[in-house]
Amino acid sequence: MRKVWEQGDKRVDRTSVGTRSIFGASLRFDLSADRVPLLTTKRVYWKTAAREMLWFLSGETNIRPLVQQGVKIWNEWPHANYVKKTGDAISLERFIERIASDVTFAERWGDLGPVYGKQWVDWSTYKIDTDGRYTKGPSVNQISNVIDSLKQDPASRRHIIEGWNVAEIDQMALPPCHKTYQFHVNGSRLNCLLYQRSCDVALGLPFNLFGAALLSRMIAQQVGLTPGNLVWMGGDVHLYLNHRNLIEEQLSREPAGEPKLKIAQRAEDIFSYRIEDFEVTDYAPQTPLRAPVAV
Ligand code: UFP
Repeated sequence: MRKVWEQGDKRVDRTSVGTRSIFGASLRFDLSADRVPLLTTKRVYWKTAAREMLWFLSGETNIRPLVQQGVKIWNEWPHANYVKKTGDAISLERFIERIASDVTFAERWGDLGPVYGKQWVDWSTYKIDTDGRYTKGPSVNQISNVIDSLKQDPASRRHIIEGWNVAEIDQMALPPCHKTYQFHVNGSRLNCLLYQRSCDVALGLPFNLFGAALLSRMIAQQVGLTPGNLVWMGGDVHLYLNHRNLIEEQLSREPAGEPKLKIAQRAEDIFSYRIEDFEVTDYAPQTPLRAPVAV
């Protein structure tokens, strides 16, 4: 955060909020002995990140199940889309109330398009017939495939979960930021590398790191490996100029403690974990810091 804030170039970005940004950065974390990358200089609502991760794994792309669990992180995008398409200047709160209470409305306006969940577990494929016509092929469950390949061919360099479906990017509310996960087996340890093309260091990164660690831990548990390293690589790594108060406060704080992530039991399969299965201990963060998300 300090590096981006002090050395980043000022850039005008898509949201027109303005950022300071560096291009290309990496972080490395040891996930052994239940260690988890969780900021202590502000409270990170890790359960929100965990609920989001379970939502991805469920293949869902509609915000309704998140709204019903009180998870608000995706609300701004469908709201902005609704206001833009209908001209109805309804408040965000009222919009979300309708998503929660009205199934038909949620189906029409709560979907984010083919974002992470769709690509991870239900990537569409097509076949071209002899007469040149396209027909739908079987969809690909990348999560199941990675679980299988880790078990059957641990030395493989092809354990990849990819969110960047070029053909469907224009239908997504937001093209994937944490777009590629690669797994790597070293002896009995499972390493994970996340490539994130675009990173909001103040609001996105704390969630993305916890999410990647959780995904890696669940997969390790499923395939009978112990957690190894988490390597994070960022493309455009930025801080929004309107996050100044949060950034300056956070940079004035000292990190303290070493939080642990425990998974109470091995779920039947990777798709059957529940939020109750996860517990974070030794976590005594400083107070939460808030800032507006750039949509
Ligand atoms: N962003 C993240 N992590 C996420 C996510 C979004 O940092 O998991 F979904 C931020 C990065 C960027 C914005 O600030 O959201 C996406 O904008 P763009 O598509 O223009 O890169």
